[in-house]
Amino acid sequence: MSRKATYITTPIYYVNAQPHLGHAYSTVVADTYSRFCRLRGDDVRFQTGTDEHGDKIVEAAAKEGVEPRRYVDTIAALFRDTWPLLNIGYDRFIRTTDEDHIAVVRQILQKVYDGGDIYFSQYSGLYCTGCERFLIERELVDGKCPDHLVAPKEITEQNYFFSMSKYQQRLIDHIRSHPEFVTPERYRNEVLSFLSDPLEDLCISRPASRLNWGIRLPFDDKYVTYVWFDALINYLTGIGYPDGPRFSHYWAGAEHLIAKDILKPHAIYWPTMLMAAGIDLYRKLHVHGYWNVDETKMSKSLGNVIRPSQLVEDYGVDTFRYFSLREMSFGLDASFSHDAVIARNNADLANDLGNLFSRSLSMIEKYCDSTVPRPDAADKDRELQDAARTMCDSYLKQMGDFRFHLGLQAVWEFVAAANRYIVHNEPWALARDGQQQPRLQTVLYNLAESLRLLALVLKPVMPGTAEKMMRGLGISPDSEEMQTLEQGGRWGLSMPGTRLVKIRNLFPRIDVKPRKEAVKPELPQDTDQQAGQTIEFDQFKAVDLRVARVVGAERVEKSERLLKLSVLAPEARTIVSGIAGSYAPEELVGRNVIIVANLKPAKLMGIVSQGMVLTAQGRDENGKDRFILPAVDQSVEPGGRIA
Ligand code: ME8
Repeated sequence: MSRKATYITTPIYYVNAQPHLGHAYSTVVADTYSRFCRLRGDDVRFQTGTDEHGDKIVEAAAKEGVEPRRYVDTIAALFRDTWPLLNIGYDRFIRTTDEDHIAVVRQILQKVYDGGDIYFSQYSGLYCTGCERFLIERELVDGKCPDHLVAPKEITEQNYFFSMSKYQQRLIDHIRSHPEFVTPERYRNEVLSFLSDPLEDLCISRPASRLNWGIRLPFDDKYVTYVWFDALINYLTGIGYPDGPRFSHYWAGAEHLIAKDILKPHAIYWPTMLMAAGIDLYRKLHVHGYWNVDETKMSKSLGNVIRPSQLVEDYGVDTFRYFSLREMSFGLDASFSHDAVIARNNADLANDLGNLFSRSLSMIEKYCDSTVPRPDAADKDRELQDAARTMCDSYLKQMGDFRFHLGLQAVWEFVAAANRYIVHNEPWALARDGQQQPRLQTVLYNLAESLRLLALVLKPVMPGTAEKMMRGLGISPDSEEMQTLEQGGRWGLSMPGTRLVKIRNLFPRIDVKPRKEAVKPELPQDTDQQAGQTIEFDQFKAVDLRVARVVGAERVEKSERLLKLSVLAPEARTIVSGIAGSYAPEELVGRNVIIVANLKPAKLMGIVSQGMVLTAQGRDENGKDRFILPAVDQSVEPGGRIA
């Protein structure tokens, strides 16, 4: 059976600015989708690139005092060098200054011209000599060009026009009969509403006497092509239009990805251009919203432009990829903040996924000599297997429909199910009980298998992390069962006997500065209370008791008594606790404990402890003293006050 061909494209970015968060988002989405489609079994091609002609670029080059050619080479290289930092694996990086592109643009112009859909006519507009372009009324401030502070001249210029209006009804019919042509639906409605008014024809040339940085019209070399008529055609050039084998293979599967700012050129100019050139329309247009920064528009003048290279340096590539896909509901605007990235990293990645991985692997290491154990064939644990199937089904649907945040939500529901599975089954208790060896093996096998499935579905989103997980599980990333969901999406493919490989933390926690707390009154010196003595209510109120979630636990070197705990309360803290004789580190991770949060920090074995864990004194089964942690329901969020 032949595989479905999918061709995903990003906008080609103007080289008048350096890559920023918005460009990075579109390109990460396209990369993730292309990897997802491969996982689904499609034959995929992925293209990105740069848009290098037109007024804007000439202006930007002039500002830098260099020739356009040198300028575009420099900035295009900046884009090209940024994408590997984000683990973007495109098949072609296209530039509108590429020779093959120039040839295809000229070919299409000629075809449309020969078909009678390009005509010569007069154009009147407000021309600013300083800007060397026509301005529209909206751009003027008090009737003047805001940059040059002069009133633009009314100019009548002869130009070439594309008969776009001729295709209006055909386009409306196509959108109506193909509900998925423009998605999400809000943008489809926006396009239909725009098309409810008569469409004007499109001016597609600029006199070369005024702008010569462009592609000459094949039928009149005194003119260059308008930048949009040039840029949109990149989608055809990149797959070898008109007669390359890739064109016939991939074009029917073309899916364009853009943000809402360029909806009109993609949903109106482009399909009508294709109609006029006698080429089938693309399959889908996916439109996303805008990233704002701390609730304000990202802009150079506000100094809040977020650079992808900085994000990777600060947080790591996979944290950024995960964050951007999880945080933005595709189609709506989203707000970027450093706190939000850190919160996602610490909660979803370091805590939920990272701990599941390290806890499971360290238990297999400890109890099964670092090899995947053989499960008991009769012992099925249906609930976990059902949760895995539900995750795969939902993931496939949501990711395929560009609802990445919901796809990831489904994955994290399974992560939570696997973490609960550890808490319910208490492998450490099974290990203590000699009778329970078969059950222990089944539980640990199921955890390894859950992690294998997670690595598989996370491949498109966090390719580096998924590979690390596979290596940790002793699976080669090239192995057959890790290539597609069809091959690897079934339960039970982990091989007993596979040796694990030691992997460091998947996601280090990122420290947040503790939020400023209201100053709490100190307990008076003379109230070091003995049991039975009374205290004032105010004294009790001064003790800040909180629920903390343990997210990391390890033995303190050279101490039999102490454990170093990393907790969220909700901010990250380190607490040293004398419970090593009563609890193994892996029993604690993921568990809620009660802490005294405003105890003066104290140094224990060289580690600063920021609080104290409360325990009850009890006895173990042999009658020996044991500290027991009071149970706090897992539904209480870290930081919940005890009152
Ligand atoms: O329009 N949030 O190029 P461009 C999200 N060359 N995405 C954003 C964004 C933001 N704040 N800012 C930019 C052009 N983007 C043309 C395209 S295609 C044939 C020609 C992303 O450099 C988003 O994908 O202005 C948007 O559509 C694109 O960058 C615009 O890039």
